[in-house]
Amino acid sequence: MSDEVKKAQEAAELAADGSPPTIFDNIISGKWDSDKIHEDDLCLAFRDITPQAPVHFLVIPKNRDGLTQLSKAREDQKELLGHLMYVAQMLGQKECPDGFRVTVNDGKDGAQSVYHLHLHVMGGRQMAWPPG
Ligand code: DGP
Repeated sequence: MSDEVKKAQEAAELAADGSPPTIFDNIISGKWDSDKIHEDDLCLAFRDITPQAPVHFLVIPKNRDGLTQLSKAREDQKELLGHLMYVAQMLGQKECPDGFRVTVNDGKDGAQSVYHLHLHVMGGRQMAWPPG
């Protein structure tokens, strides 16, 4: 089992126990440094600490508000979800004019390790398909 999958399985167990705060809260509050590339009223984008491609950043809502993972989205959050997608493509186009990939890992089998919704945007190289 890879480290990433192990981390995801442990995180799923923790999240099942009431969704505690995550490291992204420290990034949002500024307590922890991050390489931010975008910030607005609703979201933040910053470079992933373990990049899987030459360009790899995350787009997250500033207010998690129950959005621990995509599958917890409520109907009243549709506009926020659209905003996250819009920002992902806006920054993706800027950094990766030849194309990019947007990924959301959801839950244990989706290999999610941080329970604060985030869109991965990756590019700067030819991506392969299917993903692992
Ligand atoms: P996921 O496995 O989909 O839940 O992705 C979580 C991502 O978060 C993973 O690619 C690594 C990234 N990450 C974890 N901790 C930090 C951190 O402290 N800073 C930054 N910039 N990224 C982090």
